[in-house]
Amino acid sequence: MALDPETFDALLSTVRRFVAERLRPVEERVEREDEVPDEIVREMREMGLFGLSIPEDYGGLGLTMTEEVRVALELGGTTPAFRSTFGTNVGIGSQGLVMAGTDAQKAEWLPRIASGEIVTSFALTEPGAGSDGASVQTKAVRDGDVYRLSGTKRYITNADKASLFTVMARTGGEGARGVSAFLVPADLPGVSVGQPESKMGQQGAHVCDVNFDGTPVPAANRLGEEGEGFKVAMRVLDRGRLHIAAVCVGIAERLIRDAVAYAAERRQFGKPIADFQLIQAMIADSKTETMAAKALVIEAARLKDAGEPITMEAAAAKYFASETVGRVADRAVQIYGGAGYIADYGIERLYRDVRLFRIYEGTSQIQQLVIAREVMKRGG
Ligand code: COS
Repeated sequence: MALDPETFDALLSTVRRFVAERLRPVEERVEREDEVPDEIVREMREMGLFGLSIPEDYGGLGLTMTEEVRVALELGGTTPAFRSTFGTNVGIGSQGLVMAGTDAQKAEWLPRIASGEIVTSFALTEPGAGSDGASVQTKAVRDGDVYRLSGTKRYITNADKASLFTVMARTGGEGARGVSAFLVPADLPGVSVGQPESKMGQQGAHVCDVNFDGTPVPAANRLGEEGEGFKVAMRVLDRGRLHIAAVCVGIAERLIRDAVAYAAERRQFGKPIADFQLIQAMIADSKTETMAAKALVIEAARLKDAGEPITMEAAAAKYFASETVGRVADRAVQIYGGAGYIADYGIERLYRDVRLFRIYEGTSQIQQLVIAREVMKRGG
């Protein structure tokens, strides 16, 4: 259910102010310390950011997809690690439960996810299963009232802070139909989390291995029926991809604002470089592509709220918006020139940060594949 317009506008302006006044000033600190400060996380909880997408009945804000992407556009105004802090609770870490959970499962977990009391993670990827999501080897073997879970998950966002994992594991034969989804509390025996990986960008957002060594997962923690886990994961990713696309657009808008301000101030050949048409061409291309990406995001969100399938639309939005923000970041470095390559200006940091968007929640090549399949399925 949508919030009333006044309440939603108040939320948007609170988020905008939070980004400008609280998050932007600590971007460099987060980069240096590879950690989002505790006081910021506390404020995020108080603002309800961990529960943006969780239904109101379970203590969340219950935003529509259109509302959620508008919030994500604002959050794109700063380092993406801030959004990642609550991103798994809002998206891939909670939506399997929202979509496929029983009332009892929802009542047990969603209120704490919405409040940010606990952090959740989504565990699909493995050392041998990335783009080929249906090839997961982690096994869940039924043993009375439990499933014994064994295997390794890789690059799991927020794993070091998570109290609950949504884990895709094999309960049946080869392929997608042999995969089931489980809610796995991090404090069960046999669960261990590796050290955060050292990454190219997005410092402050951690990814780790998660190992399961005979972990006894109560059968009551299975999400949906046996063999439905892959479909749950795909539906979660459809939605997640749209949210990521909105973040990409928000960051592209930030980069354009920064580049335009710099071009107005930086003087060469006796005038601001903004007066030069070759600089203007880069600004025009960045703006046009960002406007197009935004239109894709808003239209896909509208369709989702209307109950339409969005597999293709979300893939197209994620594909185009993530590629766009890559080009916009590259042009921003170019407009800043030497300063764009120097850490103090923050542009090279965003350039590194945005590289991930073309990879996670499905590479650009996987989005192309999904788009082509859907187009052909729909007969053009
Ligand atoms: N929504 C609902 N169901 C879906 C779906 C979707 N978006 N996509 C696929 N399915 C269903 C299919 O309909 C099929 O069901 P049936 O068995 O009843 O026919 C089943 O899931 C298997 O689908 P498919 O045959 O298309 O599976 P593939 O192994 O060919 O894989 C891709 C499809 C490549 C699209 C999938 O593996 C994928 O998205 N990979 C990328 C994974 C990813 O994003 N990883 C990032 C890490 S997670 S942060």
